[in-house]
Amino acid sequence: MNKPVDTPAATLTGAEAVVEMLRAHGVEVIFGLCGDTSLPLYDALARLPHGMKHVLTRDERHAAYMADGYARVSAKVGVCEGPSGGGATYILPGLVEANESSIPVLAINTDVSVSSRGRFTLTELDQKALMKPLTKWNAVLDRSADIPRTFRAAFNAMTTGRPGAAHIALPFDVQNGPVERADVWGDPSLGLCPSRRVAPDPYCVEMAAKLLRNARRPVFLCGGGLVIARAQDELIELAERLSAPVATTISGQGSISEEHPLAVGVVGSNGGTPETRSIVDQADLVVFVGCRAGSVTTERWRHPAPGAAKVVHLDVDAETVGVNYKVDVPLIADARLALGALNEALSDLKRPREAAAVLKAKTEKFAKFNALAASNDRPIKPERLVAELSKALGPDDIVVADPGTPCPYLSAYYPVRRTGRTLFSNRAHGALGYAMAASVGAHFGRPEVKTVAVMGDGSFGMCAGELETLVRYKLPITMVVIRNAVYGWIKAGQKTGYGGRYFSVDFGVTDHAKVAEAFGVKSWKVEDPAKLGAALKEAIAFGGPTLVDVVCQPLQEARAPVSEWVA
Ligand SMILES: Cc1ncc(C[n+]2csc(CCOP(=O)(O)OP(=O)(O)O)c2C)c(N)n1
Repeated sequence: MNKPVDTPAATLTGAEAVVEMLRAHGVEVIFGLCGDTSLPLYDALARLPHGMKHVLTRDERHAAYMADGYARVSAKVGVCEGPSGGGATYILPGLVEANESSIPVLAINTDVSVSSRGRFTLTELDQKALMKPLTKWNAVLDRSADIPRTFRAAFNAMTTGRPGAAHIALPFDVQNGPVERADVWGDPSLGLCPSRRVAPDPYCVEMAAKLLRNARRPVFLCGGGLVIARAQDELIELAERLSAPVATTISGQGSISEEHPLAVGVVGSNGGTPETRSIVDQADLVVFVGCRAGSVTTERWRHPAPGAAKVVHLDVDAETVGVNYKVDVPLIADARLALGALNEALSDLKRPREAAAVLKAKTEKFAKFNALAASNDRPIKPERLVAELSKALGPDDIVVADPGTPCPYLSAYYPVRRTGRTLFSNRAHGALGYAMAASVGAHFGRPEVKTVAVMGDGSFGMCAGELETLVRYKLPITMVVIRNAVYGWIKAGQKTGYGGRYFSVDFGVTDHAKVAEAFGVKSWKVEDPAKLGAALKEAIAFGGPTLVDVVCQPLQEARAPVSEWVA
């Protein structure tokens, strides 16, 4: 895949150099959509024997979500592209989600020629200003000769320190100008994330080890940073050494198998329960790992209560540490290296396992869940759907959850049975309509496992056009639509926080199975809970795209008032 392109000339065109720079960084898949300003780039992709796959999408937002899903499960940089103007404004939502979620996604938007700037040229847009606040790093190219250096800088920015998104605007004439072949080189290790690991300050390791040794009830609270750093083995070794419970954020699921006796599950106001919260409340030391201690995870900085426990905060990004809690020991480092150093510092310690409190919390939480999951009520209860889905899927399979009912229910009750990214959601901005496209990316990232996207009908309305992409590539992805004809999560907020004064949250019923069938997706509509398990199993076993439209009860009781966590 990485062997040089056999064209003898000493110079390449800018577009050819872009293709070569992507290949030099180990890129295998590009998600995107064509446009007038992209014609030289597409021609270079058509002509050169680069070995990369181009996945043609039906809008740029979904191209970016696909790149994001691909990066989340593969630890490689996800790449998406689109044309100028609308192509840039449409790619933006996916890019900002990736950036805020610390996912390395590179977006390339082609642009009007440098020579046409400032002349009311169709689709002209200040891409530099537009993308700057939304990305970790961005550039607008003015000269073809800058292409190699710019791409090297972008890959470096995306995969070092706190990972994030990068954006490059590639004008039409820059794609046609010359680039010296000798300048076209890249370091493929920068295409993997994290590409460079930073070790912790030994003094801080010593201080943190001392706190851990003296704590009676230490608890780990792990966010997405731990999963990105692939620090699971080091975390589990340390937690077992200390017999310390491990709780996670939604993005941190996959830090530990939730079947591990010390695994608490998700905490916070979206996916947490009173039982999981109680474990955090009992702690006398909380170790945040790769976690920003934001409003959802900490239920507006109340769990843990400020001052109730000592705090060690481990993060690769110094700017996240000490923002929300007074920190007793900051550890600014790669999570794998820092947890490894703590294991070394505490190598003499092996506390007997004491997991009774975690077992009690989990037993109580799942007793409530199981009662609802056994219900034969119609419309089908979301708990029943989650239970049937976990029976139908294996531990390695991937589930992508949209906001609405899917994210809190799956993150609370779908058991993540291994380490690594097998259940994920777009937690930074939580835009509806992410899961279908992200599942396409996840499939390309890990084609050997089954991928399932679970969405509300609100989300379905925001992504249905991509069904054609799934059909065109015959992707064996299963989509599950929770049909309730309502923006249910918001309606639940109106019920719990605003006296049931429902306003503009109900929409009409759609037959999603029929819509999907019109695209060529094999579909099921399920109203009877007794038939749900079989429909899911058939859909999952089918070799192409499938959709199960589940007529579900709107969730109207299952959330805290909005003011509890966003105000
Ligand atoms: C792009 C976008 N617009 C609005 C919202 C606010 N929002 C959060 S949850 C939700 C309702 C989701 O409805 P649906 O997808 O039907 O799922 P349900 O809650 O009914 O299960 C809305 C509108 C959002 N998250 N994203």
